[in-house]
Amino acid sequence: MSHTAVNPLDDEHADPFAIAAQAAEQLRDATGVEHHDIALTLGSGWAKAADLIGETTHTIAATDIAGFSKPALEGHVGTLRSILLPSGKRALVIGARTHYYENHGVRRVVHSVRTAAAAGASVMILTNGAGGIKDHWVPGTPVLISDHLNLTANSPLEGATFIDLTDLYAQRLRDLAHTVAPELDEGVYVQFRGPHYETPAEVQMAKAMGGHIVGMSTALEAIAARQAGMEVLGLSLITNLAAGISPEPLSHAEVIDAGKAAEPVISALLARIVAQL
Ligand code: 8IG
Repeated sequence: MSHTAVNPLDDEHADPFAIAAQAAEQLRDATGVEHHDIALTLGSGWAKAADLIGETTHTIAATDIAGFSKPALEGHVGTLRSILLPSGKRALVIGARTHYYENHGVRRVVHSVRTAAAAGASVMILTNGAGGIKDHWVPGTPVLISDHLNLTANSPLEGATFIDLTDLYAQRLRDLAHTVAPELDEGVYVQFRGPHYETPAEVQMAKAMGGHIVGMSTALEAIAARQAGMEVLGLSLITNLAAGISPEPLSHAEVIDAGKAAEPVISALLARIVAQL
């Protein structure tokens, strides 16, 4: 048990990849599972998918694993789960996301992705709850992420690390998702820093830049996943129309309610996609 007050990632001289390797080793020790094939980060609205994709054999408090922090938000589960899929493959489900807006630095934001890669995962599924810019996306609509605009002005890459982000949200995985759910719409995800929602003017900016979905996660994690050589699948649950797209103001409570209402449907959808991997 390591409920240490300091997170090793906060030491700027520490190597974040060494800490991810250590975290993966602790996962192996705790589960006896040598290798995970895929990893999923389940954002708001998606948590139930963990119960549908396979048999959970181990549930670990994220805070027992090096580099992970306590979840900042109620409704975000601070666990890591090892799940045996019907195919025999292993999924690592990350229910503990550190958001960029928590101000703990990008290393902590992408640590779960790096840990998943160190645990062997070659596919990273990133899910989130988000605002929709297309007005036909009613709350509860799942959307495939086709690309992103990273408006955090930050990167998980340090130093002169030049990584190609063409096809970051792998066409292969989007095609596969479409074989399961041909009706799935696609959109460009815009990561804002948050935690405030956008002003209507900022939503119009995002739209003019080519964005369709606004949120506060995922883009930085996707970059780290690509750096680690993983294929990325991104899915947003539209829980609200982005500010100014609907005349209604945004409410966190309504966002949570829309997520809860959509959860069984989108979780089943995600489980069907995972079954195809
Ligand atoms: I749920 O409208 C959810 N998360 N930035 N904007 C941003 N993040 C969100 C939104 C939204 N809805």
